[in-house]
Amino acid sequence: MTRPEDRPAWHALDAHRDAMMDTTLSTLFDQDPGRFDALQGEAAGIFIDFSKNHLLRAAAGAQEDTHALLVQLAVESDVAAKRDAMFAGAIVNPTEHRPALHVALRAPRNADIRVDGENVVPEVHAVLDRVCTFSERVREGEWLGFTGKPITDVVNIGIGGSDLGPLMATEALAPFAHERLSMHYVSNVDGSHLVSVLKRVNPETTLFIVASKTFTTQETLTNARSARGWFLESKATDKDVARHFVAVSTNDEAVSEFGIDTDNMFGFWDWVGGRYSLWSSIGLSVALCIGPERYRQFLAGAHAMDRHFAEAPLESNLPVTLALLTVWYNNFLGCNSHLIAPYDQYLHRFPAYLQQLTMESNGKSVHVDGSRVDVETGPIVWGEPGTNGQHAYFQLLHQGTHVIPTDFIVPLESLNPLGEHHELLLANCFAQSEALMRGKSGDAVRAEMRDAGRSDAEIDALVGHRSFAGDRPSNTITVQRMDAAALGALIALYEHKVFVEAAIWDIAPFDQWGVELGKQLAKTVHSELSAGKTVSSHDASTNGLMNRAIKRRGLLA
Ligand code: G6Q
Repeated sequence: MTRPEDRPAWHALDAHRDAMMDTTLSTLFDQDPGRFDALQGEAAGIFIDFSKNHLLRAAAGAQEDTHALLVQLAVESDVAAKRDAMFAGAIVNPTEHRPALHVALRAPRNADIRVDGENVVPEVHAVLDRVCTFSERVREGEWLGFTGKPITDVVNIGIGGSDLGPLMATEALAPFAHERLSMHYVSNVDGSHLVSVLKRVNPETTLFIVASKTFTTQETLTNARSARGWFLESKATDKDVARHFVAVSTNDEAVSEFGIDTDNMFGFWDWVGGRYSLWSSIGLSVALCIGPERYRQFLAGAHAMDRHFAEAPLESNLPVTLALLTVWYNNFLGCNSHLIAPYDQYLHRFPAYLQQLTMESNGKSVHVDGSRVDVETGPIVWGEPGTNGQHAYFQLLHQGTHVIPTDFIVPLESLNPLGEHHELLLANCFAQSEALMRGKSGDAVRAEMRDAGRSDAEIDALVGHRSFAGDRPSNTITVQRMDAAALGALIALYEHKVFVEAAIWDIAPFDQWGVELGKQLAKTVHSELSAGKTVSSHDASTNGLMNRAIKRRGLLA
């Protein structure tokens, strides 16, 4: 195995970074009128302006072309072969001995994608058809609750990949939601989450979706049991559970053990990773919310991005470009944090979704062969919708000591046109990326203050505080409207970006042993907390905390 830092392109980028350190983004724009046209791309309805990044252009007179050097790194890292292996159903999740075939979930009916020699697409479409038929029945008011009333509320009980994706997508596509159906998501084992939802719904008209790939996740099963208990406290009886509880899982046995008829179960497969499962029947709540037709458009949008990723040359491949920029900042320019700033209120859960996608996939410290990684891997991803962020954490972006590459995401048209709201939203988005890039020099501050009649002493005292270094990079991603197809393409763009980063770092993006650890640890502590005895088997801090909780909760036997 060649370690990433031993690749010739890595060395070339190291040297290139040293040579370009003094070039600012403003200078690059001032010297190169063709920069915006050259450093942009469009595919599957997604347009990306990546010109406000620290990239030198050979075509604009630079000795070396940063993007070309980065593409060379992708070539040397076998990105294309690794991508093709993923699409072909190879074992790209080696520690769990599985393919990762979320692309098969959004492939058209006539596609042929094989796992162990068998085309999985017909089975994928059979489940998708069931999801669509069921959704239609609920939406049309044909699927009735135990007292004969149509369903009005859907509660998805799941966590992590079985929650964040559907929750994010139903929020993002809220303008297309069915009028009668209210969607609710319960994930936290904190009883307050479930209780607060149950206070708002009626057992006669509520459908629960228990969404769990493994159907063994403690939080989800605990919430599902309590929801069933609440349901049975009404006039409902055991036989009514079938009309009000459906399951989404790969584990038939555990589903029937829980008491859900497997006729009311929507399956998927172990080659679908949790954080990639939105496209499987885990998306049932999304289909219920926006309807089968739009749900299929959502899948088609993702498929369009899949085709672009699979077919476009590396140098004009959008997921590859975004990944290379992250590698550039993360590994060469010392920026280990990445901000996602959607200028779209409906995308308010998108940063949280991408946080899981990125940090669970690429939060790794060993290479695929198990040897220790010596370069930085996945960055810290975070975010909140703009413009709200501008009134809060953007201060650090403008004047803090950390440089944080940012993805601005904005639809050009609003789904809720209202006066000049959308122009103002766009103006804020574009103005922020410009200000981050341009900054404001001390001279400009001095001139401004002098014009305002401020004294020299005042100016000297304030000039440092009121100056902005600028030179802060960003991408701006636009779509025409954030409809189902655009959202599908946007999510797929980031999924593939994360995959390319992992290919370059030579890490395994499709496992999550750290998350598995959390699932195991809580089990032991839980059994000790409920045993009613003083605990002494842990470190002093953990013993102390547990004993305090046992005592203060009156659990000592
Ligand atoms: C995703 C993760 C994790 C998982 C949850 C829920 O990639 O593995 O977030 O989705 O732990 O797991 P279940 O769906 O099995 O309940």
